[in-house]
Amino acid sequence: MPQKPIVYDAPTPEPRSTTVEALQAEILERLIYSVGKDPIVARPHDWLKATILAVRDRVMDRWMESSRETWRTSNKRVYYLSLEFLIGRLMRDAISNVGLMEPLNQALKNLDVDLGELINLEPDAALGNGGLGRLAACFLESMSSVKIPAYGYGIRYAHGLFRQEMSEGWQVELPEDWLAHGNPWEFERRESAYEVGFGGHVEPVTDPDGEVRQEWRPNEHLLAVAYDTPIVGWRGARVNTLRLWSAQPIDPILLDKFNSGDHIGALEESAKAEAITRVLYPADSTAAGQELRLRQEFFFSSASLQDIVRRHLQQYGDLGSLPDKVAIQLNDTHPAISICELMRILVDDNGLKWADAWKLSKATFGYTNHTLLPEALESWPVALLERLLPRHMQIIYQINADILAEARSKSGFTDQQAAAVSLIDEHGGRRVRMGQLAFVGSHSINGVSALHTELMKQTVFADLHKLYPDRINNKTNGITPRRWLMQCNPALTKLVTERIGPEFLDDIDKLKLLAPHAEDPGFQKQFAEVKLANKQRLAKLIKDRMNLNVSPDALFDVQIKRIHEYKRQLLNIIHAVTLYDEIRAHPEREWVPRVKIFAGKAAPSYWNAKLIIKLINDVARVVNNDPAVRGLLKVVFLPNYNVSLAEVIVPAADLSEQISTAGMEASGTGNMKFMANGAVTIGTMDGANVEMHTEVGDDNIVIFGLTTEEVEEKRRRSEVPRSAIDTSPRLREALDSIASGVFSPDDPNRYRDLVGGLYDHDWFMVARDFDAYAAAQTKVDKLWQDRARWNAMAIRNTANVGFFSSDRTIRQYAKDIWGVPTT
Ligand code: GL9
Repeated sequence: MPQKPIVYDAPTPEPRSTTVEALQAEILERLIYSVGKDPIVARPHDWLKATILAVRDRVMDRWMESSRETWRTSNKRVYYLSLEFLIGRLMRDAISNVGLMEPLNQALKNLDVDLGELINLEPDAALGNGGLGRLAACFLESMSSVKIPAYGYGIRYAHGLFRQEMSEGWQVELPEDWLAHGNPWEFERRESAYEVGFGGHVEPVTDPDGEVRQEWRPNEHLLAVAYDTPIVGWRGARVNTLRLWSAQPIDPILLDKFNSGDHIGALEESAKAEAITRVLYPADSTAAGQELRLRQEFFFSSASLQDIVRRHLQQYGDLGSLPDKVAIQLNDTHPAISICELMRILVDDNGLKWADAWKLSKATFGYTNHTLLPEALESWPVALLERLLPRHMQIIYQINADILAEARSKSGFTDQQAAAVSLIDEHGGRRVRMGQLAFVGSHSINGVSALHTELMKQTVFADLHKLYPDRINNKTNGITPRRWLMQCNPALTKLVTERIGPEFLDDIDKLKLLAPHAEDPGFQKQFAEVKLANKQRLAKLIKDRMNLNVSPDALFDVQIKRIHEYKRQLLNIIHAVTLYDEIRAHPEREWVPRVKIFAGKAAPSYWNAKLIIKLINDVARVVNNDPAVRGLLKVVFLPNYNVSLAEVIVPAADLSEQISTAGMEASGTGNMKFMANGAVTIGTMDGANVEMHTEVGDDNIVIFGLTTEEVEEKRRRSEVPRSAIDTSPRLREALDSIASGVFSPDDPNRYRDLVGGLYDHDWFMVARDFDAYAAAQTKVDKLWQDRARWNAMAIRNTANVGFFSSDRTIRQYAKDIWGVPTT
């Protein structure tokens, strides 16, 4: 069939009706005709699917309209490339953003189905490990909300982040299966499939005009098949696409092998291809060194770049306009190989001159750095790249030669400095440094908080920053207030609306109007009632899941995030032990009842992190069962932390623990979620805490501990931590009891090395920050006892959270990096 020319301003389909009757009828219709179930026998999952399909229909018309508009107006598109998108559930987001909550609720009620139950039935799309992946999800929603034509590109992992279960207090990892009931949100796009190659060799070919080009001849081929999910912005502003790639074999079965009787061998190729997108790497801030990881990175980079260039050529016909119409943001270095892939496409496939291609490419790419942890800075062995991606390795050498020449010609640049900017690390086996590649191949390199960006300039990228002083810029992270305030805390949203009107729903900075009400006793009372109700809900969840009673009147002290030594869950649990000791020693004092709540996953191979989980559980068992503490202290470790669990815990928190070793948490975003929901932060001067301190004011946050410079100084001098322990009797006593097996009578030596590390080097400054932390916690107790004061602080936290909206962050990316307009 010949293709007819596309008319982008042709009339769009009539939007679907959103009345209760229409929704009710369509859910039934979907149940019968799409799910194939008779309503009299339909199970909850059937109703969920029918409901999602009905909701999805109300997003489709806007989706088409958004896409047509971009073609019609020739607006620039933004592509966000990320190996992780930690979306969680999608249904409530979509329902709420298109304003269907009330009619849908009623429609389902008429069908005798409970919307709340369906919402809780939807599996989390856990295609990410933590902050980096969740940020990508918030950004997608914000890009739609501020009307940027944008695509997220990533991998459709068959299995997302592992499920965490506890076995006698130890973490065990189990496979997660989010696609078990199918995924009604996605559209499979068989027609958008690209071939991706690996291995083989490079051959010079002479064109008819005598030009010599390099041509890559891979010896392995597989298919990248696109799956599209609509991402709808606030009030349906725009609908963008999340395009996730799934790896499939080119030939599903090798028939000759099968016919010769080798039935398993016939499927080998197929299994090998599919392995690439089978599982998400559960690596938390560490570079996973496996070949499969590099394959994942190239696979999704190549498919995405082919798709982007194909779309651009279809609309504009030439590649010279690429940076005017396309911005590609690299979410960390995981997609950095995209830079080489674009160069290959431009130079080898499209015949551009190297220098011209490099200019276009650099103007198109931006790179975001998310961590300074040395173990997280990706690098790949040259030999591996040469074998897997021979042409890309050549391109890396060519880029490196250009950069080194530039460095040497720069006045005041020593040979040593020139070597420091090299893409090839010569120490202990030659490796390609992906951070340097991402840096030199991008026109913008940004950090994720003011402090982190400064540290980037001083540490990892010090030499590149000297060579290119205009490239590094800061974009402090943000969170979407839709999910992290309006949806997860409807009661607070309602209360705020009643008090200051609904304007803040569309302009989050208007939350500032709450500040003058912070001291109003009537408002404080209402604010505290909302918090209490959220705490009751969490207490019920704790009871249901762990059979543990906690009092909603106690102070809920919460630390939920990945388990990592730099995040210092250890500091928090040692504090719990000192509290336990003191309560027993001085039962006559007026103790503030506390519930210390922890949740988070440890990377499966990170022994100390797993040991810290076990310690928390060991301490919990002893403390929670000791009648001497009379319920004044409870310790809870909630298993299987994920986005949906966070949505219940965050609104119920009184105190937010953001206690990383200064200089180590690039930004943090959990801190912002708690702030929005009226929790007070106890934290170090690290990451975005620094900016939270500025926004909320010194009186409304509890800051403690060593600064980045002090930490650096102590490490440089290799100062012995011993004296910090010797001068703090309660710390010493707590460490002694942990190390001697008070909490682990079944294995008294279990924590000996963990505690020994604190005496030895204390890299994360747990011992040296302990007294400051304990003093800060005492201050928290005092503030809590003056409940009016506390409530005023909590209200001011919500009032001042506007800056931490991801709409603000995205507007800054749009203006400074991408050059696209926003609302
Ligand atoms: C991280 C940083 O550690 C966080 O401080 C930051 O808030 C987020 C988003 O910018 O990025 N970098 C990183 O590798 N992770 C982060 O959370 N780790 C995971 O996502 C597991």
